[in-house]
Amino acid sequence: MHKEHVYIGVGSNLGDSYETVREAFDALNELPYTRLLTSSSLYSSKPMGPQNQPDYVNAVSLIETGLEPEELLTLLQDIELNFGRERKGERWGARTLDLDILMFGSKQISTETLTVPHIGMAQREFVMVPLFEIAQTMVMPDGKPISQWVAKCSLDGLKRLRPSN
Ligand code: A4P
Ligand code: MG
Repeated sequence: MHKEHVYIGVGSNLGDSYETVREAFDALNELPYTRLLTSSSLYSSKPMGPQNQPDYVNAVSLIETGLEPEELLTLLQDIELNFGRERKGERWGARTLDLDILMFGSKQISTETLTVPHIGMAQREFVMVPLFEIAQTMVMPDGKPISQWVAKCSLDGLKRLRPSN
């Protein structure tokens, strides 16, 4: 079966976010035709968007999967629901778990339900810094090395969390 390398952005700011993000790594590894290759450290970050919500815990995982992009998206949304995610319709509002497909091999996807690479990831330090940690030599879709992108990120409010065990 043909397999692709896929980077997943993981975020949480409700409940025990640290534990949720770690459990989300396990859930990714349990997806069909998929295994978890590596995950970044966990980071605490100030909310982007409405400020009247708790800080986030963010991380990035790399998986290898035989799933098609749309299949993967559906299964990621199932995981979000299993972690108690409620979709309230508020843009950028608080959530127990958010799983975004950042990059899917070298695919460029633009459909009603899926935009890959993920829109706006380059401006989000809580995506780029953990991504850089696990993909230091990555070349971005514009042909530039990831290090150049990270250098432009504001690191304000981003803190690497120490592993609990
Ligand atoms: N969708 C399109 N492309 C993708 C993709 N590449 N991966 C569609 C995943 N989903 C994708 O997402 C809305 C729709 O996006 C989905 O139905 C899917 O078809 P959602 O998860 O239901 O809603 P959302 O996450 O609230 O919307 P949005 O606009 O994707 O929010 P973001 O961009 O995920 O931002 N601050 C910090 N510090 N850390 C965070 O992680 N996250 C957000 C949410 C806001 N502020 C944050 C953080
Ligand atoms: Mg999302």
